[in-house]
Amino acid sequence: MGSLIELPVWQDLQKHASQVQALHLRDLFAADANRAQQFSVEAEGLFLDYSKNRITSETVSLLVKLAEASGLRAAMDAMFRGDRINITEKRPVLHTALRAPRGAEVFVDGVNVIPEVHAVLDRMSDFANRVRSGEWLGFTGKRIRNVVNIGIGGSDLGPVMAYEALRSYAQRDLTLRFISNVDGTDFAEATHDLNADETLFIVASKTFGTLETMTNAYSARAWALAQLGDEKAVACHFVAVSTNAARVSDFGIDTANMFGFWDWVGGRYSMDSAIGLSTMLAIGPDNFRAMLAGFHAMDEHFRTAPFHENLPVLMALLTVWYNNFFGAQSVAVLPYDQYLKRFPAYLQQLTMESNGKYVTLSGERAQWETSPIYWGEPGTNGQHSFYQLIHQGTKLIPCDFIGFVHSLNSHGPHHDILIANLFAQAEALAFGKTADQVRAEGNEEWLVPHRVFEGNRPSNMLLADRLTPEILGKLVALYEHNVFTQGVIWQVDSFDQWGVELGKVLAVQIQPELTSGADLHHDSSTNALINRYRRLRHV
Ligand code: G6Q
Repeated sequence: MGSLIELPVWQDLQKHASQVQALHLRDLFAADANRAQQFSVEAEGLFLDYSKNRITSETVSLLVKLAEASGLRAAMDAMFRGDRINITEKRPVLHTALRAPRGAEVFVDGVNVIPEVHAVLDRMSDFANRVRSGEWLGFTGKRIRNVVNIGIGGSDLGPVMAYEALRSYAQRDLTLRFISNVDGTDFAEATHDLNADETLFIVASKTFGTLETMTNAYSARAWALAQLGDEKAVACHFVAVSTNAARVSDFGIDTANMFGFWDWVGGRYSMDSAIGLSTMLAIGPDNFRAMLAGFHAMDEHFRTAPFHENLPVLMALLTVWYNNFFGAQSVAVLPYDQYLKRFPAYLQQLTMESNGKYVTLSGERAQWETSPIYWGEPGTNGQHSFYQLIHQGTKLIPCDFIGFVHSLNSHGPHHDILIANLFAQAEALAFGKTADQVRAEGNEEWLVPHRVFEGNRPSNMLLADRLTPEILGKLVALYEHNVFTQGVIWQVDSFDQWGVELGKVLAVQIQPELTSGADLHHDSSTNALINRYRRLRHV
């Protein structure tokens, strides 16, 4: 693949962008009564209205050409086929195999992995049914009332997000908690009101060597044994999700109670592997499988739909459009559904750990911008906080709005109020309010500039019928493939994360220095901070 910015279509896009930057959404809508229909797509129960973007039909056709010129089709085929597209770790990238139906075939080193995937799912289902029904008993013979997932990063963010998103489907007499931070506060607050004899810990760690997770897992073990008083209790109160059987067994967990996955599943793409065990315990195997079916449906859509009707491809191309041709630095994800409150946090990892890279696949420095910053909060809360900047700030912030036609909790007028706000925000961002309109409202002249909304601020609107496990699967897969498409265009390895290593290594070096008097050989700032901590930690 040649340099992205030397592609003829990139240069065409640059010229085209300078023309489109001069256009206002007000005029684009006024000129074409059919605009909303023209720039809307519906697939797999997700409706995307992308008409409030600063685009014309030429923009879409140029962006689709960019996807083609970037080799997206070949890259997709390579991913689904199991090629080692994670080149720096020499691994296939097969999260799509985790949700493929039983009869499918996906080969890694000549072995069809689908039977193994379903064997693990079946074991998870059996285990989940036993815990949920009360058949699985704790060491003292009590049923399990609390499930605590210990994991971090990809072994936490997906499970937390899915649990929050699907709470409405959860078995309500089972309490789910999540411990991720090495800060002891996380452990203390998650366990302070629990009894060990009714608590099951899931130690979720692909490597089973992650500092935070193992620190929390050993604390959990000590906490449980302090109450239960017998090493044998570990077998009833701890299960593991990992690819590393030897370490699981060293910890004292019977590998019969270990649920495996594979090195071709990246951490941030693992919520539908055994890492989703906590999700399955909460919502039950049938709902979990419905979620997987949703993922798979979106995989198929991504794999087969033409690019101009392909939801993940269109969303990715729009992100590239603003990121690379309008200088936008971020994307706000704004779900108008309280159950999706952790969705933006989940997406932060998915997007930024995947594409936040300045080195391309060929090892050179990218001469173009890569991942924007993803952030967000649920509506309507965000409206009373940071929307000011989105409406009247100096930065361009493309927004992804997400909403559902039906609420899972319809209380009187709440849902109509929520959805009215969702639609109103997108309308206000796009069309704004002119100085003449502000004057016509009787405002004094000096106040007019403050009350003008320029508008022309782009957004996508994603609508679905209701938040079901299946729709959640589709939504997550939509963003996974959106991120993949972005990564292909920016020519980065979306599946490694070398940028998280250095800080971890330095922390291992610093930790013993905090409690010893050893000479320090850091920079003057780090030395002074360590010395200050040494001085004050016992005060
Ligand atoms: C995700 C990353 C990272 C990982 C955590 C936890 O893509 O690889 O977030 O998930 O570091 O790793 P373990 O599951 O090995 O504990």
